[in-house]
Amino acid sequence: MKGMTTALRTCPLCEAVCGLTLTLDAENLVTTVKGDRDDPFSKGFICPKGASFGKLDEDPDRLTVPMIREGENWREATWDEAFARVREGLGAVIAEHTRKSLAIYLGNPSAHSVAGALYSVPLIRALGTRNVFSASTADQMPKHVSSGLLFGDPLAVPVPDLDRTDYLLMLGANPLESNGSLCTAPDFPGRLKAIRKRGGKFVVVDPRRTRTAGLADEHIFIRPGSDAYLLFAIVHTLFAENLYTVDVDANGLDDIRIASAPFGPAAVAERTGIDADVIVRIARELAAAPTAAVYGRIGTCTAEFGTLAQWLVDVINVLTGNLDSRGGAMFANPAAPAPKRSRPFSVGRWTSRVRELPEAMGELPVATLADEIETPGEGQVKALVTVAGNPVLSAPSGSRLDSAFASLDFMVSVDRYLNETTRHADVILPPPPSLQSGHYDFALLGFAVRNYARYSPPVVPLGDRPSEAEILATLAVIASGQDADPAFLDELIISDALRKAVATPGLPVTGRNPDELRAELQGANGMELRLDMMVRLGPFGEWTGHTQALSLQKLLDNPHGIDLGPLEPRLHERLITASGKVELAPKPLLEDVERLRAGLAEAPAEVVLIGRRQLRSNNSWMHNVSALVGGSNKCTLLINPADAERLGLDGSAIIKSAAGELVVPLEPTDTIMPGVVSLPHGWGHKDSTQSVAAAHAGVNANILTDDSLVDALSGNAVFNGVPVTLTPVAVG
Ligand SMILES: Nc1nc2c(c(=O)[nH]1)N[C@H]1C(S)=C(S)[C@@H](COP(=O)(O)OP(=O)(O)OC[C@H]3O[C@@H](n4cnc5c(=O)[nH]c(N)nc54)[C@H](O)[C@@H]3O)O[C@H]1N2
Ligand SMILES: Nc1nc2c(c(=O)[nH]1)N[C@H]1C(S)=C(S)[C@@H](COP(=O)(O)OP(=O)(O)OC[C@H]3O[C@@H](n4cnc5c(=O)[nH]c(N)nc54)[C@H](O)[C@@H]3O)O[C@H]1N2
Ligand code: SF4
Ligand SMILES: [Mo]
Repeated sequence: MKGMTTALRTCPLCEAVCGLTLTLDAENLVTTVKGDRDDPFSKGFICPKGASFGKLDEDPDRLTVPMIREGENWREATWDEAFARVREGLGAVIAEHTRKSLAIYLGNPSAHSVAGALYSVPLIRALGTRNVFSASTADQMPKHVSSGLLFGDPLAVPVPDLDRTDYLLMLGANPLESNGSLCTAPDFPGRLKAIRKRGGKFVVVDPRRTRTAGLADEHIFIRPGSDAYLLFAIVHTLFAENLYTVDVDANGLDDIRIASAPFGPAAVAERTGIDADVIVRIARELAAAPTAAVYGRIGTCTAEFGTLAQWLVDVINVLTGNLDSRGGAMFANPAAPAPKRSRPFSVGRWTSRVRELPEAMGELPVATLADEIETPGEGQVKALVTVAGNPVLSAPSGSRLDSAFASLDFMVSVDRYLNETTRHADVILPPPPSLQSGHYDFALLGFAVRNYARYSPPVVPLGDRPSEAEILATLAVIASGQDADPAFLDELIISDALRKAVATPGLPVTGRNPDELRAELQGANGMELRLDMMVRLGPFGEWTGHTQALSLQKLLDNPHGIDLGPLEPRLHERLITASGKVELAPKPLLEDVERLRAGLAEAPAEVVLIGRRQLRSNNSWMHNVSALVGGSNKCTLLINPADAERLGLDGSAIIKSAAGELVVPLEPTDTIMPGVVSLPHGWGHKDSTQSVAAAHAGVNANILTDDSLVDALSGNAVFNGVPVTLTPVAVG
């Protein structure tokens, strides 16, 4: 049609990184969204969220200009004015309370954006504070801690080799709704179906018979929070029946055997709700399968023994001979990798001020952010920067954070919306729509089930407003107290990286002149120059002599993306432990086993709460598009009909935890196991200025979750297995 153009984009909305083909009209409004059939990774797959890409970009409630709050009122502001207000606000807090009183919270979309990937670290450094919080400690931090201790690198997260495995044991994940996490795999559903089609087996462990479980050969109900027990019992069985084969260089095999002794299948049966003979059978099947992978995700992370569970997942992958081998659990080889660590990971290098919770990867647990704001004393948080986060709805004890944020001296938020969290800010700086932003999945391609690269340049010019990368770079410059051009930051980072690369022995660029290399770089802005540098230096890069010869230009010449082949064994490249071996039984993990053992004897609560994800939601921020709300996308409490009857509940109920209380509509279903109820998070839009979201408000599940509970090793929030009581709503 006349005036229509086509644009190719990577969908930035979840971890599946699908290619999209968009049609735009003469005003650059999106008229159709389809899956990009020529994308070698996603091959045309698309979900309802991807199909709403245009609606999300064009949402009339999305902020387009900076907002400044004056008391209760908001007004639009120019970028200069907004940044000046930030300079003033942060400056005043630093002058009065020092940098120790600054804090930052980075939310989930910053793991997807170029801005988050490339500019968060400079911003954190510029703030000069240890009060660094992110959604990672409400999510996958246990996996990072486990990988850090096992392999030396917290980012060395093995992913199931989905397309080649003969046996997949999946715990606490529901990729039919989530489309996958820490396992980047477009068309996850199709890849799961293919396992069975090629004669393999797929087993799901979940307190709920999810849509994913519906696709599996076998679904096993498990008591929430007890995955570490099940996994230990599998380890126990592998030893007891002499079914293990370790074919990577590893320390600590005997320690694991000894540690697993108390956790025999019969000993854990009651705690897990799984019969001992089922556990033994699963262990035997894992050992007997030609190739197998164990994959545990959010249900196993946001739990009391989150890090132990993540550890045991990979212990089983090692004991069954499946770590780093085809069809097992393997490491991706991203085309634009993060710089290699020089020292092995350790956890708890410092602790939080109030509760003395451990640092992990330079972050403190979000479960203690409210403590840090509320508790007086030196280092009390007085100013907060939030980037792409909505912790009032996403962090535990959400209502406590809500009032804590109201008490801050200064807050600035980089966000698309005025919402439950950003309403407390003094200044909101909106990122441009996705169509005006470049996109490359720096973080997610490090967990991909196939090596792949794709860059989407902006489709619509930015005009005279900053990109999100420039917003963060400007905040970094302001926070550091300087007055430089933010582009200077990119040049500094590039020259630093090039100088390091030429000084590293054994690289094809070793000994070259960094200025010459800099002159070869191309790109329309600092972000593109950095991408060009990273892919050129990366394993498939032009500067490393690989036949793919990747560069920004090559990415631009291949807008559907570039397939870089199946995963290859590369443990030797990823390992950076002091011993040079896999550390199967690191001390901090072994020490935490005592806590697990003590828990074995504890009587479980009568009813516990878990979460769930919904296909057409994304945490808290996609409820303002009509096509995505309503129907099955509702905020209801799933409850087993037998529980509803026993407790005399009908219609709705009062649900109470140690942290709070809500009234929730009930959705009785036998797909959830007795004694377990499920409420999705991200709802509860009561104070929202987003009209559609406000009309589908729901309730905030994180009023019930309790920030006093954390996974001891990683400080991660506990969302699953929260004890609750249910009572009828009084009539009258
Ligand atoms: N009870 C319970 N709570 C949970 C979970 C659970 O399973 N159960 N899951 C947890 C998990 S895994 C996560 S990751 C967290 C998520 O926690 P958060 O990241 O804090 O929450 P989101 O809802 O993802 O918030 C995203 C924010 O970013 C804004 N945004 C969207 N796109 C962009 C962008 O491109 N740039 C910028 N600057 N802003 C943008 C949105 O408007 C929104 O305000 O929630 C956690 N909370
Ligand atoms: N549509 C949609 N997609 C999303 C998101 C979204 O909000 N909506 N969020 C994105 C984010 S931030 C993330 S981190 C990923 C997460 O992706 P997934 O890890 O796939 O997350 P969920 O779909 O919540 O699946 C978790 C499953 O764990 C189960 N579970 C709960 N407690 C336990 C337990 O103790 N043990 C076991 N074995 N299972 C348990 C739940 O019943 C649920 O089925 O999804 C991403 N994709
Ligand atoms: S699965 Fe994820 S990446 Fe793919 S279209 Fe849907 S939201 Fe986008
Ligand atoms: Mo997440």
